[in-house]
Formats: sequence, C-alpha cells, structure tokens
Amino acid sequence: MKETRFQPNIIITGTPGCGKTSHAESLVSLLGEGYKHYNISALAKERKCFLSYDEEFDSHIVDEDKLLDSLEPDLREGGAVVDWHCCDIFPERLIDLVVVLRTDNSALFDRLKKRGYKDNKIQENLDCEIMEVVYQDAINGYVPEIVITLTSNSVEELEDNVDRISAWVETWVKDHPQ
Ligand code: DAT
Repeated sequence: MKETRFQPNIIITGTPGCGKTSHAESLVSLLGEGYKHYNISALAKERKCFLSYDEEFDSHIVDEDKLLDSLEPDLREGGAVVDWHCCDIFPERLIDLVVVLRTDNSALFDRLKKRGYKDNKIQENLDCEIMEVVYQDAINGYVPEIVITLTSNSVEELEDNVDRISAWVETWVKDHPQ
C-alpha cells in the first residue's frame, strides 16, 4: 500500500539510558507544530498494551501487535517521533528515518545507576549496548539508507544530533511537497 504523508516519521532508538527521550523531546520542540513525541513505554501503559510483567528485570512485556494496531493511525498521519528501545516492529512503509543512539558504557552505567535500576538490569542494558543489539535490529529491520547512528555521550552531542535530524527533516519536507 502506498503511504502519503507530508511530514516524516522518525524512530529514535537505542539502549535504555542512551538519550532517546531527551532527543525526542528536544527534536519535537524544535520542529514545532505537526510533530509529536510518542514515548512507547508510556503509551503502552496509557493504551493498555501490556502482555505481562517481568519481575526479574522489573519491566513490562509489551503486546506488540496491539501496540502497532493502536499506533498505526497516528503513524499514517506523519510527524511522529517514536521513542523506544525496540524499533523493528514498525513496518518500513510507515518509517522514514531510524536514528540509533550509541553511548559509551561508563556514561550509560552512570545514567542507569542514577535512574535507580537494579544491578542485573544495569548489566543487561550494558551488555545490550556492547553487543549492539538495538543497532543490529535496526539494520536488519530497515533498508540501510534510512538508518543512521549518532553518539550520545554529552549534551553537546545531543544538541548537534537534534540539529542534524532537524536539518534532515527540513530537506525531507521540501522533497515531499503537499
Ligand atoms: P532513554 O530515553 O534512552 O532511556 P533519557 O533521554 O531518559 O534516555 O536519558 C537518560 C538520562 O541521561 C537523563 O538524565 C538525561 C541524560 N542524557 C541523555 N542524553 C544525554 C547526552 N547526550 N549527554 C548527557 N546526558 C544525557
């Protein structure tokens, strides 16, 4: 099915703590009207898309089919900035750019510790970052042309990244006139 939208949909993904929400909030506030931040963890809660709760890792297991059904109408509108550590559930026809954030392990450790994660959950996430799990999911799920990797170790990098993504959006919009 051919999708027509006049604002791109962007996924900002990466290991928990790498800065997805910070990037998404800042990007949406820079882009302004027509763009909306979808924090999938919050949205899954709001729209009751959970299958179960994993006590060992203190996390919810999301019902991905239900979540996707719920989110598809929003994505068809365009202008979605999707913030989640899983990216490959969203069909390629609905996604224009996948940004994979990468963070050094020492910075990631500090952020997750500060967030109050239990040791096993911190270790699981550090392993995930070292093994490039999210990056591999992104390149396996989407054509390479739409996947970019950006480092997110400092506030300066965060600001640069948001400026770069915003410049990309401007070009995309020019290339997709209404
Ligand atoms: P995520 O949504 O990937 O879990 P977050 O945006 O909530 O991550 O950020 C986790 C913490 O790290 C938060 O206190 C903000 C901080 N942070 C995020 N990106 C950063 C960056 N590039 N440089 C410094 N701190 C950053």
